[in-house]
Amino acid sequence: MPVVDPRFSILSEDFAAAPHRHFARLRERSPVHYEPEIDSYFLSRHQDVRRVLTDHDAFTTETLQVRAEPVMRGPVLAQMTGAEHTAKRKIVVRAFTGPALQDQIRAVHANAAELLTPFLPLGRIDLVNDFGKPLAVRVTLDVLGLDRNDWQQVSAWLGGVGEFITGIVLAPERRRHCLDCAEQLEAYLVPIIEQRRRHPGADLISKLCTAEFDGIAMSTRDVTALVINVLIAAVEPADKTLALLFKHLIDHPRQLARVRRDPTLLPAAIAETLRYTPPVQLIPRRAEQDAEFAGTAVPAGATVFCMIGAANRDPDAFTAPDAFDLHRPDLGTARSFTAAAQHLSFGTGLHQCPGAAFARAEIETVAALLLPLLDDVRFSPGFRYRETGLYTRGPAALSLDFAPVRDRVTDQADGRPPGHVR
Ligand code: 2IO
Repeated sequence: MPVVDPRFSILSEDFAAAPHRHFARLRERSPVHYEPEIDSYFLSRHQDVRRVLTDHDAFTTETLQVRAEPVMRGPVLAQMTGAEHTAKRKIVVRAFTGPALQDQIRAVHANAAELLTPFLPLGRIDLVNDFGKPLAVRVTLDVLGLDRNDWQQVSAWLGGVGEFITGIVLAPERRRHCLDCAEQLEAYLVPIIEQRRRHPGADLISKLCTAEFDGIAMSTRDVTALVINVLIAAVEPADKTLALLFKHLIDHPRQLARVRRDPTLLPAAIAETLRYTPPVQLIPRRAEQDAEFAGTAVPAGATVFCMIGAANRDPDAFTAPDAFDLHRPDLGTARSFTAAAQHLSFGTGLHQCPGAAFARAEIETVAALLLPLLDDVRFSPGFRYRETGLYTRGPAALSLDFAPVRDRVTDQADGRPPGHVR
C-alpha cells in the first residue's frame, strides 16, 4: 500500500503557486510521493528520475496512449519503440539539425524582427503574449511549410491539444473542448499532407511524406500525428523558456551585464535557465514491473511522474542548486543540449528531446537579437510576476520596459546597429 501524506498534495494551490518551495522536502522526506486522486507516483530525486528515463524496459511511454494519442490523432514519436522508433526519430532529428537548422534560424530571425518592430518605439512589450507565443507558432509553421498567416487559428487549436496532454485533472467539458480542437487541427492538416504527398517540397511535411520505413511510406495518420507532435513540442515550451531567461537575467543584473558584454555566454544562460526552471516540469512513464525507490515500492502498472524541476535542484547533482548561476562549474554548457546533459530538462535516454539543438538555436538567436535592442530592460511598473502550470510551467506574462528605439529592427538584419532615443 502506498504511503499517503495527508498534509501535502501536488494538486494543491500551495504547490501550484511555487513548486520549487516544496522540492527539497519532497526529495528528502517523500522521494516517492503518491497522489491518490490520480493514482500516480511522483519521483523527485535526480538519480531516481534518471533511472526511470533510461531503464526503458522497466519504465515505458505507454502512458502516452491515453495522455497524447487522442489529441495527436495517432501515435507520437515518444510512444514508438525499436526499429520503427529509431528510423522515424532519425528523420525528425535530421530535419532539426545540420543544414536544415540553418534555414530555420533565418526563419526565427525574420519572424522575431517582424514581431518586435512595432514595440520598439513604444519601449514596452509583453515578452510572452506580444512576442514569444506568436513567434513560436509562426516559426514552427514556417519549418513545416504551413501558412504562417494561420498562426492565430493554429495557436488556438494547439491550446486545446496542450491542455489535454498537460492537464493533470481535466473536467469532462474541457476534455471535449480539447478533442474538438484536435479534430479541427487534423481536418486542417490532412488535405495539406495529401497535397504534399503528390507535390513534395523542401519542408518538413514533405520530408515526412516521402520518407520510408521498412520500404513503406508513412500513412497520412502517422504523418498527421508527427506534425501535431512537432507543433506542440516546438511551441509549448518555447515562449516559456525565452521569458524565463529574461526573468532570471533581470533578477540577476550582474549576470545580465556579463551576457550583454559577451553574448557567447548566452548558451550558458539558456542552459542554466533550463536547469533552474525547466519549462517541461513532468515526464510520465508506466512501470512495467514492480519497482522500488529509496525503500518505497511502486507496483507494476503504476503511472510514475518524473519531477524534472525537483531533480534539477537535487544537491546530489548540482552544487548550490537553488542559485541561478550561469557560471556554475557543474553546468557543462557544451553538454547541456546533448544526451550527456546533467540537467534533465530535455529528458534523457532514448526519447530525449530530438529538438534540443533547434531549441537552443532558436532561443539563442532571439535573445541575441533582443538584448542589444532592449536597452535598460526592466519589469514594467506595477507588473506582478506569476507562473502557471504543473506539467509545462512558465510566466503568464512578462511585461518589460526598455529605452524606446527609433530605427526599425529590420535595419539590424543588415548589420546596422539600432539607434536608441536618448
Ligand atoms: C508531445 C509536453 C509539450 C514531446 C508529448 C506527448 C511527447 C513529448 C514532452 C515534450 C513537450 C510537450 N513530451 N514533447 O515532454 O514531444
